[in-house]
Amino acid sequence: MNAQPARTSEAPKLESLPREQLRSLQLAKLQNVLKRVAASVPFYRRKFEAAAIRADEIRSLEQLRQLPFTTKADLWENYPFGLLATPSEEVSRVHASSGTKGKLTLAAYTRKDVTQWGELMARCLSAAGARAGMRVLNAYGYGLFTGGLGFHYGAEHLGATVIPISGGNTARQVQLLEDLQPEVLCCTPSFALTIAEACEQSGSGKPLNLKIGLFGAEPWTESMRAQIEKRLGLSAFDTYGLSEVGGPGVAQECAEKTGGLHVWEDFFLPEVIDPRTGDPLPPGEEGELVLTTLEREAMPLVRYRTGDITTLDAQTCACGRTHARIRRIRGRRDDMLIIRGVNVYPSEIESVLLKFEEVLPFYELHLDRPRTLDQLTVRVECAGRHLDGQAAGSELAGRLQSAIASRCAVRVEIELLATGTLTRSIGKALRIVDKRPRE
Ligand code: DLL
Repeated sequence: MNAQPARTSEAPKLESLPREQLRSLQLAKLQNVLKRVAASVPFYRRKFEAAAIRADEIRSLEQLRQLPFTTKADLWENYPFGLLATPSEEVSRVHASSGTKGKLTLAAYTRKDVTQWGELMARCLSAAGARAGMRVLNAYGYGLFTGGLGFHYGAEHLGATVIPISGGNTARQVQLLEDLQPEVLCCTPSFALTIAEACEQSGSGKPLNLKIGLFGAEPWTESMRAQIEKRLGLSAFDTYGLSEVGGPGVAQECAEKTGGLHVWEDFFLPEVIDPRTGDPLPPGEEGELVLTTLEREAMPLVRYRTGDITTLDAQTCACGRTHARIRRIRGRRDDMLIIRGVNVYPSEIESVLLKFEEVLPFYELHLDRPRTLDQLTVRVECAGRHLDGQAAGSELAGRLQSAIASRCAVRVEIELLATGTLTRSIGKALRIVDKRPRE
């Protein structure tokens, strides 16, 4: 049974569609997508044949589990245009994300895909409280990365004023925040902290007018949210997406903030699976997020394995939206560290570190293998006075070490750094430095 909304819905109609109606809409769209890819994408035709599935045999959403997954490796093998479901002349845009191994993961859009993306992004901005007429400083990178243009279209579609500053150039960000007084800031959470620090250091004394921030594109924690909100004086919202399915605009936190991010289910069919067995997991159980695109024309994806770890909850939210929520992403499956047999995500270490007021939200995780076992060193900045004298520093390091040990069950080394030692993030933060010898 779904919980009743706690108060009158302010959510637009499509976002608060009763779940049964939403599910029938999803089924109709799914059937359409499957027919389209089976007819026009040889990759899917072969996959369906190999799994002995006919697209027109799928008559319920429960049958989704019979369909094969699509993986990042499939995208790479069919790079650049092997998964197109439309003639290439109908592709009006490509975007890409550069993975860790330097390989590009490409996404293609028709004109309609781009327009719908703008509509979805407007939904995200609006769910976070942005309105027509507000000024939006868009500090996500413009270019192949989907963040910049995605939020740009969304803000335009909403009727807001876009300030397309892109990522980087922190001093200019501060200047525009002070001079143009935007209400909304869009950037990665780590860049938001870089901007916050620069604002504090600018010494101009000019107040900011920020009310709302939409932060995503990398994992972050509740402790990080608290820091950003305090330092920039805004309400911070989590926003999620990935280039492969079109960029940001997949899931968005609403004003309730507590229950996770609404996946726009009329556009994406979410599942959470056990990453080892591939079996779907029940609501509330943590696993890998899998998405099927329901509207994309140029490059529809069936059961795409995102690699992102979360849980799914289909209870109606107090905001009135019926679209299921994913919990804040814990991290990517590939980013999970295995330290002497113990699994730990960087975000878990972050949430411990930022509970200490002596510690600044700037850190790196160094992995090394001095002898036979992996060693993790947490290099973290702290306010200057905590480094004064060995004793205070080592006492703080000891407390950090035991807090991490009790939360994550791993023993780490701690290196306390003076303020300003680490390179500041201007986009997605690089948290892990892997110095282990290559095998
Ligand atoms: O990061 C799209 C985006 C832009 C999302 C702006 C939000 C805001 P990619 O470069 O393809 O696309 O990276 C996608 O980033 O699979 C996650 O691992 C991670 N990610 C994205 N949003 C979040 C988030 C964009 N809110 C990959 N929390 C995804 C945690 C996130 N991780």
